[in-house]
Amino acid sequence: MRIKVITSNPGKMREYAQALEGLGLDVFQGSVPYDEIQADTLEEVVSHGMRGLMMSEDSFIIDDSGLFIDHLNGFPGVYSAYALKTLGNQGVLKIMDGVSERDARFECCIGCKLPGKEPFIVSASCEGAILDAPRGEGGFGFDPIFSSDGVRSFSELGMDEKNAISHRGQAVKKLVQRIKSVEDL
Ligand code: ITT
Repeated sequence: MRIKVITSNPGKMREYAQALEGLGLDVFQGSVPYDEIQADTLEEVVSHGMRGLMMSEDSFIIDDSGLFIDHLNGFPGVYSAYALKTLGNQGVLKIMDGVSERDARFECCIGCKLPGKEPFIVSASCEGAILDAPRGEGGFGFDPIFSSDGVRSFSELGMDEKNAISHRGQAVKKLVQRIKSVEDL
């Protein structure tokens, strides 16, 4: 089965392609603009986006993700894309300078619509911490400043290793299970 992942983020796209390789789900990147509302949860953003997209698309995947920092009451969370653009990783590190409570988590919410089927949403999270300084060259977005084991940043993991533990990797596993329950892959 071939399905379009509607995203402007090539980093996400690479992770979908890798996580789904060999599972019978062939993904390609689509760039259909859709309305990303400002809401309190990733699920609300995704379900609103899906409602709009379903008017013109009969099959697609969308992904809304975010970094939630405990010390900042979950900020940047649903504002992650804006925070990355305006503050960047250095800005986040500056806000966290000298802060000992560094727990954080990534969350990923995937919306999926298959031809002739009801749309559904799956979500997953990955607990970790904000590092003191950026580390590594790989990955994208906040990967250089986030670590799930307290040692290596997500940027220092290979994509395989990141997908095995990350918010997106876990959410994609749930996605595949759900798709398999309604389609032969
Ligand atoms: P879309 O077109 O798919 O919406 P986007 O980059 O705007 O792409 P989001 O709205 O989901 O994505 O914004 C989430 C922000 O968090 C964005 O800046 C990402 O780069 C970042 N992010 C999401 N997943 C990440 C991950 O696995 N590692 C590091 N940063 C991530």
